Amino acid sequence: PADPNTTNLDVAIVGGGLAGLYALHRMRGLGLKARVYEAGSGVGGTWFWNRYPGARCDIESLEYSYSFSDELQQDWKWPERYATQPQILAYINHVAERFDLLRDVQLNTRIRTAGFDRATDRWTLATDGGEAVSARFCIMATGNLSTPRVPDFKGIESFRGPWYHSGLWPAEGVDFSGKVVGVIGTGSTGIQMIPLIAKQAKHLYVFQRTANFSLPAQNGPMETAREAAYKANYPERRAEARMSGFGVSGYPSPTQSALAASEAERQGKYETLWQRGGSIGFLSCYNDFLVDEQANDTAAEFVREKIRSIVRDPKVAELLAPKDHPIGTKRLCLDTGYYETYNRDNVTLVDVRSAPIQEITERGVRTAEREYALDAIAFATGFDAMTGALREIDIRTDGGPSLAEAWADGPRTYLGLAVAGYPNMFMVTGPGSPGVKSQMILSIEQHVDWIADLIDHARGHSITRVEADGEAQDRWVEHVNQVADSTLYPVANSWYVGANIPGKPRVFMPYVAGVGVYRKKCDEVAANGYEGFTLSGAESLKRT
Ligand code: NA7
Repeated sequence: PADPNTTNLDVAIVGGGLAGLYALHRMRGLGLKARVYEAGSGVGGTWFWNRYPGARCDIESLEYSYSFSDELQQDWKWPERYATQPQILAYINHVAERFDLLRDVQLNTRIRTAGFDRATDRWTLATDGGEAVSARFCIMATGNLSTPRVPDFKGIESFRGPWYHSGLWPAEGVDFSGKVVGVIGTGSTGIQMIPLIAKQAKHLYVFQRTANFSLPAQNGPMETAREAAYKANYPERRAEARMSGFGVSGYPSPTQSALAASEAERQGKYETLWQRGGSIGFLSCYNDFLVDEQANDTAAEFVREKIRSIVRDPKVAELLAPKDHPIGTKRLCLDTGYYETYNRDNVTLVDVRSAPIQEITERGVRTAEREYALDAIAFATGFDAMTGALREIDIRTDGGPSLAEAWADGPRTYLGLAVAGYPNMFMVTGPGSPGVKSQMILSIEQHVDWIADLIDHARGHSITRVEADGEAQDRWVEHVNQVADSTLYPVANSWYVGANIPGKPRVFMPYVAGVGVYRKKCDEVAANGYEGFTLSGAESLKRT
């Protein structure tokens, strides 16, 4: 008999961000009983938590939005070329209301454990509130950058002032007026917050360990002509994006080599791209940009020269000019006035590569060189990316090893969608998928649509268990690595390889063959009767 204290579902969805909400919408469309469990007090995931000053998407708004409803994409008006965090959160809340999603979203609820039982082919999830949830399928829409990490600095508890992590920023905001502030970290997040904090603070110390390449966003109010052109052809735009490299329309795969072009040609191209703004133009300007170090360096040097021309103090400019990794192999940052910020009298760049942070003291930050007295610290030190959120849930099959244990040497997935040994569980934009190397919402839609088709197929064929084969998984992992190794990506110490988390196994996690290639592969797998999966029917349950 059914336990009255257990919620019974067809599909449990963990996470109420862009992926979880779309998954709920699709599952409902199939007539399935689905429910979203979300740790936050609101929906939005990344865009709910990352409320730090300057938080903004680095993909243009007209691309970074759902495509599943033409009415939605026609109606919605994005105010700026690149949307801010509050604008994106407002959009997500609008979508949640418009499609009546909230009645099946349980907020303030964290999933602690998930156990699959092969006797019943069902998952049982336990919430932090002590609730039990039973579901045939489980969709992990837990996000890639949802586990914030402050490095394990000695003495952090002794600091007398307030400190904040970008990914857990107070909803009410922080006023740094009149304060001496330290920002630790110069990835995308630091690069976005630094110019704004500099304008407010009495003095800002930026603690930089590794310089990153940043390009001007050239943000501004939405151009009405551009918006109209998009809206006149939205379905065509989206179709193009779906078969592209990065999931963004308007950037056909490059056919020309940077090394085959003349110096003048290259400089002209880079200058045009710099003026136009955005990162995808650079990433798709030449076919050897991300493959050949010499080709890559032509663009890297162009950007370094730009930095030298913007930053007045040549020593500071040299520290800001990245030399340790090829451009584009870490997330290529977009900024508004980042390098210019170092020309302000109230901003000091502290090189913590040559003199590392040794401890946080009562008064501030002590590096190997000296102590910096601070009133407040903002950590822009990143996330336990891609695997962190999944590893925090105790996920097991029949009491066997946890997913975290199975992934001790790095994540292994089939298509970035499923894991051998953990049936009926799907990930959205998991490691081994192109998710984080693409326009995320497009990848989310592709993953969720594919999962929805599989669940629908299972239901139509009385299949109660869907499990990735170990061999298919091994082949996929090898393929993902081969593709990565044919590029320059793995050489950079980025969160793509877990380099920002001490002790994390170094595995290049994203699939970088492009979203179009990946989509074709997924479609092929489905067309071949879900090749690489074992589908088994209810007969296997007869014994229960
Ligand atoms: P990132 O890109 O992981 O950047 C983290 C930054 O914090 C990076 O500059 C790190 O330097 C720095 N960091 C981390 N630990 C330390 C210590 N111990 N000392 C000094 N500096 C440190 O995170 P973001 O939040 O900026 O961006 C994440 C993604 O969100 C972004 O790529 C977009 O996709 C959206 P390091 O480079 O490791 O030397």
